[in-house]
Amino acid sequence: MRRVLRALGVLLILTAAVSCTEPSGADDAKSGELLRHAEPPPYERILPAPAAVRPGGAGYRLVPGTVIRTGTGSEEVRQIGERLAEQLRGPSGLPLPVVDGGAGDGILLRLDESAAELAEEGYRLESTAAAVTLTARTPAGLFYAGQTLRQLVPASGAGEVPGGTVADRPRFAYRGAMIDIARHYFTVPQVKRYLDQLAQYKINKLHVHLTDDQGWRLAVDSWPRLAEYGGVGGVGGGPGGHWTKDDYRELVEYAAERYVEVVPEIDMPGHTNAALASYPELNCDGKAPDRYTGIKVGFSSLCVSKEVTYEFVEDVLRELAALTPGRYLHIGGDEAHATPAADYAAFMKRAQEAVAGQGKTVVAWHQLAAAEPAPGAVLQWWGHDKTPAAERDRVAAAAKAGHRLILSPADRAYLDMKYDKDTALGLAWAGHVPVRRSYAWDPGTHLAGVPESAVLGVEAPLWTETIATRADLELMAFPRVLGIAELGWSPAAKLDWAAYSQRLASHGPRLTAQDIGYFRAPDVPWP
Ligand code: TNX
Repeated sequence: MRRVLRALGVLLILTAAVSCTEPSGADDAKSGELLRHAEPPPYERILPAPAAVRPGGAGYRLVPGTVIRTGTGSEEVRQIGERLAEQLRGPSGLPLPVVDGGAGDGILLRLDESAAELAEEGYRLESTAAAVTLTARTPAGLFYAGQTLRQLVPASGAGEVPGGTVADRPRFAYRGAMIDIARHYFTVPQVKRYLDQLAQYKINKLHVHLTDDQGWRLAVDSWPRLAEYGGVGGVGGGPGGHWTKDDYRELVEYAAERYVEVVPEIDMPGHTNAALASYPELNCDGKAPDRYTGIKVGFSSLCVSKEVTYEFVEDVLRELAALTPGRYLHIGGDEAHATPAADYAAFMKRAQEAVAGQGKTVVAWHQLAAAEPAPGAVLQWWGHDKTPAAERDRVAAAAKAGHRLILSPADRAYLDMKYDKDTALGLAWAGHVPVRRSYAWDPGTHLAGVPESAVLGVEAPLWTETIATRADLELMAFPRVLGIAELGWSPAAKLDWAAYSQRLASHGPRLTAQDIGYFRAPDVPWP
């Protein structure tokens, strides 16, 4: 039986090798028909593709006596080992106790701060007949080594970690996803679930869009009506809701345990109807508008000429900064169509000063380039192929002036764009975004005049005007968010649609095993 299986394996490797030589330039419609699923060999299935893999030699068999060794001295490494054990126990059905001892066989976790060849979040994984050894310079690197190991262990049943070595490191420091909990409210447990799904693919930032016209979702002690009144409702008039400060802290802590930094966004000066409805004094005419349950954008603005507006901004950002260990505060700044340009610039100047006053770094949507980005401010590009040249030029000029960019091109990275004309959910203002289109671009060369050194990373935003449930979220995010994860992590030389689509297809059963309701996109050769 073993020999038959091995022979089959060789066959699969051969067919995979043949399929990988297929030209990746074939056009979108055709490629779905051309490729058939050919299960890649194990080290080619790792997603995001590692910087370097060298399969070979005898592998490590997981057996009932297999232990996870975390050495002594680091409580954090112990925690990583415990969490990895939890993740492997389900699929393998093995007890996998976590023990202190550093030497012996089993799965070894080694933090080696002197391993200069390993990057900040990099790691090495070696699988031999004697042991699987995970080595990293930082705990984050060890965590990622563990996530790679998960993908080398069969999706169900014990079995073997095939022999070989992975030497890996990320291309970009910022590998993000965003969830909009303002249009439709999502609870902390729902967001934790999404975060778990993402962290296993080495995404390390979770941007939470906390406020918009339709809802204010975070409690602020100094302005309590924001959440109490402004948090009620949402698109379509559902019940809405908001997070208490403890809810938010709980998410931040959960994220940190998975090496994810939370980037909170308070969108200003537009997208503020929920705040304006909660406090009449924030309106220039002193009158509070009704709460809003539609999906129009660009109609609301804070009152730029009133001093109370800045008291509000400073109070909110101070309380948010106190809750947020991460370095970034996102202040929105998009689609402020109801704010005249000069007012916009004046407002963004003070809002950026308020962020700096809290010792944080500004992130804003790329419209900030039309005003004056503060030194060190990060811009998030959400343009698309038809964005006017003048707007692109402003963003390129900001990059030239030293601002780093997060790339979220709407016609590639927006998870709320429909896959195709038959997608029931989603919007289509940036066109349809099939899986191939969302993957087939290179963040290092995507924007003219923006060199790779100016790119901090990538992010896949999920706007929720049309997305109300966990099932909606999973259908739109998966599998496209995995492609964005690969663009954020893998070296440019590894980006190739033919290989990626086979790799992604092999993750179908893993997604199913985790009960992730992904879209079985027609351009992917699912098994
Ligand atoms: C544009 S992207 C927006 C959001 C919408 C989204 C819908 C951006 C910075 N603003 O307010 O939700 O389109 O796709």
